[in-house]
Amino acid sequence: MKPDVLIVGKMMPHVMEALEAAYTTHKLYEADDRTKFLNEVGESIRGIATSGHLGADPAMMDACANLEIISCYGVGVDAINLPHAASKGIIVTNTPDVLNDDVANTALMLLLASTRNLVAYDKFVRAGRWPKEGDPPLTQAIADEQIGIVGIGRIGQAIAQKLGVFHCNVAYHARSERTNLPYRYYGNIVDMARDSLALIVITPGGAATHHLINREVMDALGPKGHLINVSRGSVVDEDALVAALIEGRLGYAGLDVFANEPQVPDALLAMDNVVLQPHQGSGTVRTRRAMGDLVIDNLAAHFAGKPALTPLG
Ligand code: 8YV
Repeated sequence: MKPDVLIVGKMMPHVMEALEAAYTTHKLYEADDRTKFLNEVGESIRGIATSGHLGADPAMMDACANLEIISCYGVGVDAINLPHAASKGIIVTNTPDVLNDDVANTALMLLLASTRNLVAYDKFVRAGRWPKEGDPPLTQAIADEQIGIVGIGRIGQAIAQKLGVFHCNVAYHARSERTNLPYRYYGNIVDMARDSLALIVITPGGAATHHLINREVMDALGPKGHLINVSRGSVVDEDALVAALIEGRLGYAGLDVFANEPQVPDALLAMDNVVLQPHQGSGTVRTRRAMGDLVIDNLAAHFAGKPALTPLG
């Protein structure tokens, strides 16, 4: 008997193939009426395959009374109600480590694009302005500048290492100091913003970090400062960000994530001092394949009676 698995949203082809081969699959994304569908199949479901974006809410878990495991595609699990899962003894797995390098590279890419005006200068060349107007204004070096990382988990540490290669002075803010790390610690994020050329945000999303990057932090970063966000849109007060950029209180932003994806505020689209990505931090073929493999392998280990490979907590 194949275990029954609920697939919340369509996954990459190799994940779909593996899930369909190993399990009796139930595709929530094909249902017209999700509540009715969950009422009908819920009892049979022993596993859920979902993504960091789609998550799993208490109603979904409650509808699946025999649920044992939620396997999440993505490292960020803010869309999964973890206390509810824990209260029901449901294992939750995510896809850590395999994406560290690519998300860290995205952070560095945005930092360099922002400080060197990459997108605006690309447009400048394409528009034929160079021969007419001459060289554009000089830009901002990052070597010997302090870059503050907000969140120093696995990806934060990968970013810190890469910043070292660029000869930046690395600082970080986290709830507590990590004495094993050779970087300057700030308990106060506003102080770190004031002392830094740029902040790179890579702390998990969710209620605890909602709007952690607020007007005060942006003002401390200042008119020459750069805000880079590769975590979750919810961590940054997006209205305050738009206002700070418009009013020149904050210099630049490099954003991979937004409050209401895939919607991006119109005001940001019109700005030259902003570089935007469509939530592609981990978006390389190799990394996404490895993330998909972990979704499959976590479920496979669990249903083979072994411990899940990358459980939370
Ligand atoms: C994924 C991410 O795009 O891992 C994460 O938390 O944000 C990205 O790597 C996303 O989770 C897929 O839904």
